[in-house]
Amino acid sequence: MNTLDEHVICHGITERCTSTTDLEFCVEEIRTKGYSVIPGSLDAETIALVSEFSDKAYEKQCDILGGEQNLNKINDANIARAPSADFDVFIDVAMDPKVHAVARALLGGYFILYSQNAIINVPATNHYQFSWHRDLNYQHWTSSRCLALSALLCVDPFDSVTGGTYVLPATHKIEQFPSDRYVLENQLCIHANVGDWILFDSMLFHRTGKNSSNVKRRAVNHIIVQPFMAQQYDFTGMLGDKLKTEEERVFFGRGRLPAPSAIEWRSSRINKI
Ligand SMILES: O=C(O)CCC(=O)C(=O)O
Repeated sequence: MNTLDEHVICHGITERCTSTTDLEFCVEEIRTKGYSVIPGSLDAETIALVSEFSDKAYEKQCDILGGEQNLNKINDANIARAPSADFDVFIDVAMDPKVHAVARALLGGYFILYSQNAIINVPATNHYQFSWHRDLNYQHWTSSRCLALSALLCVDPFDSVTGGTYVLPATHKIEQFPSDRYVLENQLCIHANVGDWILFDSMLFHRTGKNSSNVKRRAVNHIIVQPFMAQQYDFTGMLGDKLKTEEERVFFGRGRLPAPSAIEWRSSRINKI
């Protein structure tokens, strides 16, 4: 192999990233191209439960809402929303320390869960997530720092047959959605193993790939945000006593809420002195 392919030689550069650990490298990838894949902390037994309970949570939610046909009407079929409200194992999934380490590096010390959804990609079946989107929907601006991290747990293999996740690299830095030609020439399918996390800046344009296999391809997506953003669901209200540790209560918690009054806002600051 050519020495230039094996060594990084540069000139005219006085500033550069110096990632030495896996965590720093993951953060560098997310900041630069918008995504990274890391191995998770969950064992095969836990992943098997997540797989089974993703389907059960979805079936339960279909029953409560009057059948799958009602979810089809709102383009929301084959998604189990907030499955942690139905099965505790999804609390453990959301607390994976490897994901929290990346969130801490990107978002700072205080971050919360905006949403958690299990995506069930059924063979030969359309899914609303097949269409390109940002996880912070309708937003067309960029920010110099990451405001939200999406963490997608691969419950089944992610490859070109089962669908993978398609991304448009670095589009978290571009306000508009690109032209059709740009999309078709630059889209890229992320492959990953069972138990891996696909981590991406929530502003990166992405979509679920079509599943051409004959088995379901499941994933659990988490959108982790700065605490000033309002959550999609009130996890504290839904989970209540199921949140056992302070760390869980903060992460699933409501973030920064408004003070009940200006007097109370001031009083709380005075009382801290
Ligand atoms: O299922 C996937 O590959 C991606 C999921 C997705 O697009 C989402 O949850 O926003």
